[in-house]
Amino acid sequence: NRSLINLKPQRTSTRELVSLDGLWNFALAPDGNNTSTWTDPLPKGLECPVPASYNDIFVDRKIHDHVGWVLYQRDVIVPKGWSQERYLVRAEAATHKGRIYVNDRLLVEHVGGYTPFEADITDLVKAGEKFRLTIAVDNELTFQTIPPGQITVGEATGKKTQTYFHDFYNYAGLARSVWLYSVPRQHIQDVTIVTDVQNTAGLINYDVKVSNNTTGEISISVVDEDGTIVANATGAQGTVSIDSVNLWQPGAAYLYQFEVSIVESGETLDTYSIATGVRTVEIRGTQFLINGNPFYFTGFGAHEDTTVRGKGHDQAYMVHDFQLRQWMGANSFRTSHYPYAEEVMDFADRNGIVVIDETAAVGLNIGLTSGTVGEAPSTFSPERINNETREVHAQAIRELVHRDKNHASVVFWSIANEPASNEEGSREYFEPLAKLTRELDPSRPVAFVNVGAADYEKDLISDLFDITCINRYFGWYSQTGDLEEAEAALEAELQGWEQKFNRPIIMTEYGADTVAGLHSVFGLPWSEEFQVDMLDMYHRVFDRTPAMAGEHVWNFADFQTSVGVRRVDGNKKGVFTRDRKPKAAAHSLRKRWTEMGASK
Ligand code: GCB
Repeated sequence: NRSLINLKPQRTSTRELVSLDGLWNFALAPDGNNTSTWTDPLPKGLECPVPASYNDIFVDRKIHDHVGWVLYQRDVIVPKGWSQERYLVRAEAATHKGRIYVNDRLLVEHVGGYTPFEADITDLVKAGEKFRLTIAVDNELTFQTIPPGQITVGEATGKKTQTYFHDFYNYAGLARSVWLYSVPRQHIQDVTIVTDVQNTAGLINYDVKVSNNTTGEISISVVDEDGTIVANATGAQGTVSIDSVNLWQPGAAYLYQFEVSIVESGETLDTYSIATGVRTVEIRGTQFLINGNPFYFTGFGAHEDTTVRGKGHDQAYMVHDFQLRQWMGANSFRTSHYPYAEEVMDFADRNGIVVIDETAAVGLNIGLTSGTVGEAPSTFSPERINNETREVHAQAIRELVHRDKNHASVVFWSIANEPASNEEGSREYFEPLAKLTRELDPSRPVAFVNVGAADYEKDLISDLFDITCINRYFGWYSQTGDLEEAEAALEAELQGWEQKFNRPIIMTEYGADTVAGLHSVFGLPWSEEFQVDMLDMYHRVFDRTPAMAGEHVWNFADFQTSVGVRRVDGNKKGVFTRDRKPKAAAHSLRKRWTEMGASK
C-alpha cells in the first residue's frame, strides 16, 4: 500500500476524534505463516498499554526477546452520530510492520516503524456499531527493511534472534497513539505550505488537495496568535501575504493558524487548520541561515527512550526533555535515528526548537557494528543492502516528508545515519535518494550523517548533499583517553572537510560513555571528568574552525541498546542519565550554550 495518508487527525467543527489509547488485549502471534486465527478474540490474560513498546512491560523474557508478530486487540464503537461521515482507524506508528484488521478482515498492511498508516472502515462498520479491532505488529528486520537487520536461528535451540547494525534497542509495538476519527464526505486530504519573506511581508505558498468528490470551494484564512484574521484567499493553490509578519524564530516561535475550508452555498463542509511558522532557510557559503541570520546549532542527538515504556510516546517526558534542553541553552535536536512522534514535532514548532529530521535509515553499514574481525562483507550488494532496500528507503523518505513538510521547526532532512559511504555501491544507492528528497521538498536542504570510517578522503557521496554532517569519536573509539592525540586528529579532519566543500559543517555526534557518579582525578575514560574534558576539547577545535555551523552532543540521555560487551545496560553517552539526572558535563555544556545564546 503506497498511497499517502491523510493529514494528522484533528478535532474541528467538521471532524471528530476518538482516542483508542489505553489497555489493549495482547498476545504473541502463533508461530508460522497461518494468520487465519489472528483475528479471533485473544486469549484472556495480558493487557498492554498503548502507547508503549511492549518489550519491557511484561516480566517475561520470551516477550522481551520475541522475534516476529504480536497482536493487539480491543473492541471499538463507532459513534452513532457519524452516519454521514467517513471514518478511519489510524496508528501513528507500528514498529516495524503493522496490519489493521476489522473483525475478520485484513484492511491494510504498512511497512516502516515510525510513520503513520490508516484504514478507512466506513463501508465495513455502521455508525453506532461495535467492532473488534486487531492490530498485528511485526518487529523483524532484514536486509530489505529500514533500518536493516538480520535474523539468525540458534543451532542448538532453533530460536530466532534479531541482530542489527544500529546501537539502540529494537523496541517494538504500538509506541504511539491510535485513533478513530471522522472526516466529512467532501474533505481536505492534504495541504502543503512553503513560506517566504519579502521585506516585512510573510508569504505563504500553499497547495490543497481535496477528496475527488469535492464540489465546494476552497477558502483560506490566516489567523494570528491574537485570533485576528490577517489574510484571506480562495482556491486550491496560491500565495497569501501577511503584512508586518511575525516570523517564526529559533527560541521565539510565532505560529499563525492556516485555516483551510471547503465551502458550499455558505455552508462549511470541512475545515482543517495548520499551525504555520513563517520562516526561511538557506545555505550561503559556510553559513546556515534562518530568516537570513546565521544559525549555529547547539543541542543533542537523542532517542525516544525511557524505562518501562521503551519508545512509547509520553507527554510528561516530552515536556520535561524540552525543559531540560531549554535549561541547557540548547536550540535544536536531531531526530536520531528515526522520525519522532508527530506530537514532538508540533511541540518543537510551538517552542521555537530547530529540528534536523531524520529517516530510520540507520545501520546501512555492515562493517561498523557487526563486530567482524578482519574484512567486513560489503554493505551494498545483491545479498544485502540492494535495490529492494533502496525502494523501501525511498518510501520511508516519502512518508517522512509527507508527514513533516509543514513543520516550521524542521530546517533540513537527514536521509541516513552513518551509511558505509566509503564503500563501493554507496553512490549508486544514494544518488537517486538525494534526488528524490529534493523533488519531494525543494524548500529544504538535504543531508546525510557521515561516519568516521568514511573520512573526508574516503567518502564517496557527500557532494550529493548540501551540508556536511559528521559524527566523530576521536578520544573515545580511537585515541581512547588521549585527548591531545584526539585533538590533532579532530582538527585535521575538520580542516579536510572545510577544504573539500565550501559549506556548513555540523558535528552531529561527539561524546563519551560516562557512568554517572564515577570520578577520576586523572580524568580517565568513563568518568564524569573525562566527559567534561573531552567535550571541552571538541569545543576548542570547533571554535577555531570557521565553517562550523553546529554541535550536537551524543547523547541527550543514556539509552537502552542490545546486549553486547561494550554496553552495560545500554549506551552511557548521555549528558543526562536515563532518568534525566544531569552528569557533570550538563553544567559545563549549559554554561557554554547559554553564553553563546546570550552573545547573539
Ligand atoms: C554512532 C551512532 C550512534 C551510536 C554512537 C555510539 O556513531 O550514530 O547511534 O549510539 O555512535 O555511542 O557508539
